[in-house]
Amino acid sequence: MVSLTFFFTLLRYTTLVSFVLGTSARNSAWNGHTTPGSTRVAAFTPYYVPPGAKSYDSASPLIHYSGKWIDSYSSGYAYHTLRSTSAVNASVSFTFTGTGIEWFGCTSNNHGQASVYVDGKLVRMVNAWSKAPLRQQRMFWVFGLPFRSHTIRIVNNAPKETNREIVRGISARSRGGVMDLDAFVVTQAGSSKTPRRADLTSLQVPSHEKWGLVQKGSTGVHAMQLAVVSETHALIVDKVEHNPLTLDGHPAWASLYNLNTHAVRPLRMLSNSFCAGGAFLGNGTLVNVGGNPVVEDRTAAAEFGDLDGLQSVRLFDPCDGDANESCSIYENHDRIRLASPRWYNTVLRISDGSAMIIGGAKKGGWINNATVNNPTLEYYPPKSIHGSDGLPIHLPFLVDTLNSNLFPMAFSLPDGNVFMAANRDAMIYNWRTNSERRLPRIPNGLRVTYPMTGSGLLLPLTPENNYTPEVLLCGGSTIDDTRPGYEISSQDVASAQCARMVLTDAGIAKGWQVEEMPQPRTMLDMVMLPTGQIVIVNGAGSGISGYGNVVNQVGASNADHPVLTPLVYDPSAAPGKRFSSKGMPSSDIPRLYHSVATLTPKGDVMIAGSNPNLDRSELMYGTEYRVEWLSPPYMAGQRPEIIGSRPRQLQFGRQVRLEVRTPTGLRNSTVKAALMDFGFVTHAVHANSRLVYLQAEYADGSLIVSGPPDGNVYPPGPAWLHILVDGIPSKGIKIIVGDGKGPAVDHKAIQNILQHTSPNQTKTSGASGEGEE
Ligand SMILES: *[C@@H]1O[C@H](CO)[C@@H](O)[C@H](O)[C@H]1NC(C)=O
Ligand SMILES: *[C@@H]1O[C@H](CO)[C@@H](O)[C@H](O)[C@H]1NC(C)=O
Ligand SMILES: *[C@@H]1O[C@H](CO)[C@@H](O)[C@H](O)[C@H]1NC(C)=O
Ligand SMILES: *[C@@H]1O[C@H](CO)[C@@H](O)[C@H](O)[C@H]1NC(C)=O
Ligand SMILES: *[C@@H]1O[C@H](CO)[C@@H](O)[C@H](O)[C@H]1NC(C)=O
Ligand SMILES: CC(=O)N[C@H]1CO[C@H](CO)[C@@H](O)[C@@H]1O
Repeated sequence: MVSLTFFFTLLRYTTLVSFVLGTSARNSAWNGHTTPGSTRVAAFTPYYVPPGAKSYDSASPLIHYSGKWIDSYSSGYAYHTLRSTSAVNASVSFTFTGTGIEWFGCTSNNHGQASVYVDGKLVRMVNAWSKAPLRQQRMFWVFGLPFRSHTIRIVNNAPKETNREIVRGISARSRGGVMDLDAFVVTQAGSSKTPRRADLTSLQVPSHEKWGLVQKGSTGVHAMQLAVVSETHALIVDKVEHNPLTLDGHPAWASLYNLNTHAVRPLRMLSNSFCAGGAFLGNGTLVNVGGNPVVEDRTAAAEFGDLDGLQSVRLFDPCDGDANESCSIYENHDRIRLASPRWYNTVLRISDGSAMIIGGAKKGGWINNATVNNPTLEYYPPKSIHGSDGLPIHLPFLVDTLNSNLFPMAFSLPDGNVFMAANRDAMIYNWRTNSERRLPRIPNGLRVTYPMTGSGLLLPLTPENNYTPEVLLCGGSTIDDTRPGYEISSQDVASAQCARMVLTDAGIAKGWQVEEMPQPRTMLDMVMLPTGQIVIVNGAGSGISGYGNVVNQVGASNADHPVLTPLVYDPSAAPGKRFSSKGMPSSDIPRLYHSVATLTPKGDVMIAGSNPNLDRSELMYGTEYRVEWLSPPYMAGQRPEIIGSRPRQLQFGRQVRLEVRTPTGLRNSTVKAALMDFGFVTHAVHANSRLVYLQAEYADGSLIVSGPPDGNVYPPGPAWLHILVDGIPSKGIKIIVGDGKGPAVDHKAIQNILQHTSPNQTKTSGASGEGEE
């Protein structure tokens, strides 16, 4: 109960000192600890001051109150003090210099609603009602403000007995209309080194000749993993950490991002998804598998309420259209789990529409080694294949490629086999016969997989050359992967090499064709456009992936010299003429370890993430939530448009009819159809990324598009279909390739896995409150 006595207390102003990470904290980071230095069970609260940010207690003289407020004292409050009011229109106002602000306070069934104003503008109504009382909750946050002085004002607007809110279907009544302030946290992200671009509206606008780059939106949870799931939404998956977006009284680690409105909604995920891989199955369901444990001994991290994610299979059914409330992540470790623990595994949809789950380590660490290596693959749904009965199948390639072989690169080839690259090597795996065909070693000692991270793509497959596969691998590092971290520097220059090879007998005999990017890059993201060009963004000019392992770390980053200018690679141009950054805007946001980029159905490139940190940090290189949008020149002009009724399915070898409107008409134009998988992106691996050109003919005023010949050329599952008229692509429409039924389910293999494995997941007593963010 809140007393109406109104009194001042001795005002106190404190700044929380940032944590300095010790070695043990660094090691434990890889095993799921997220609260540095924490070794014992503590009641978890979302209150967290990222290194580099500043906290201001409710009793700070810099914070001004109007109306009746009272002070309360408890060790359960930040700095042991809390200031609260139940007076209507009582307000608190605070002027700060930074790029963001977070308000921490309590929630209970006595709490009501408040209006939050930033720089005089109403930005949010916050409902502080919750069934169970919770302390040190993040009530409101905004990031990405221009770096200067701002004022936040919060007004209590819930009179007693009138605040009705529907919470989980229950009409609840606030009994007290209370609002409080425990602390403000002022964030500075984006203010260091280079000035931020001033304002969203004054950014570079795409023109006919030029590429455009705008910064807009915030991912709410750090974007470690990214996949476009529908025309309107992208799925973002992070590790368990102190993200600003909260759910059930704790930070969220997955979210749904609206590509049109930039709204973001937290998604409930049970297990620690650090660092999982993902793929869509033939029936359109996305699987996200693997991760990291909570920890053996309990820490505050456990109080996030997360479960061990090493053997997790998380299922997500995309909801199409703007309705987003119905999409959620399904996880039930008693029923559905991997046959073995995997951290840093790659997931690939193969020619039967199932997911091949490749490699990874049995537990988190910095670099793979023989002790923790999981040199196997398994399938989801599991298969009784090669005598495995659903259990892992040994893959000698993943033993021979130690140590730098996590997040192997893999592409499903048009003969149904699978190309894999790991460390300095490559091979073709025939999954039907369980046999490996080793390929020539990648030239010049280049290592292309974690932590010497390069990127790779399967080049566009075309009917004209009978879908002949060619792969392209770019960037990475030549650092000896047997060296300990203390002999590696963040300043060691990355590689500028790209190598491509045609995967036919003749092409393999000819070997890797080497070329050089204009600058070295590691942790780059390669994004295929419908035009067949490849956009290269993100990454560093020196160092390696990860954090807290090498000498000369920048903050905690193992890498430095962020590369800020995107690059275009045209695979069909003559050698020497393939790279260009002409007309390309530069970013001012470093995107190093844990950055992502993907094509969107509109045709622009969504760029997000960067977090070479144990937990959210504001020190260079801080945790990045801002999103950027890179628009190819075709976005600015008139584009062809798919109109009328849209086919939902594209069967193998069958045709669909499309109505296409173009600025000039189709009759005299070159028309192409591009069938694309935008992939599941994490750690520079664009798993499943694919572009297959289809036969398209103009007849009777519409366009007849022929489906791919079979599931080898395009593994059955979701795709984006773009029409290109004279090289200008339309927006993509979502289409299911194949019958949409999904891979065969082998109940015997599933039962065998359940019998031979344990869920291995520690249930925790994490704080679980009521109510959505
Ligand atoms: C609170 O402020 C609003 C807007 O200024 C005003 O309309 C309302 O009468 C005030 N209520 C009380 C109880 O002071
Ligand atoms: C989800 O839908 C609601 C209601 O239409 C909307 O207000 C919100 O912005 C949507 N969120 C996302 C992430 O699309
Ligand atoms: C797709 O297949 C997977 C694996 O069998 C299954 O778990 C999932 O529920 C299916 N999705 C739909 C929409 O049927
Ligand atoms: C192998 O990696 C694990 C995880 O990082 C580490 O704990 C272990 O010490 C390593 N073993 C060797 C022999 O380097
Ligand atoms: C299209 O081609 C036809 C037949 O070749 C020709 O008569 C016509 O002028 C062309 N139209 C345009 C707009 O180029
Ligand atoms: C921490 C833990 O429970 N580990 C167990 C995971 O499951 C395997 C196989 O059942 C056990 O051997 C581990 O002890």
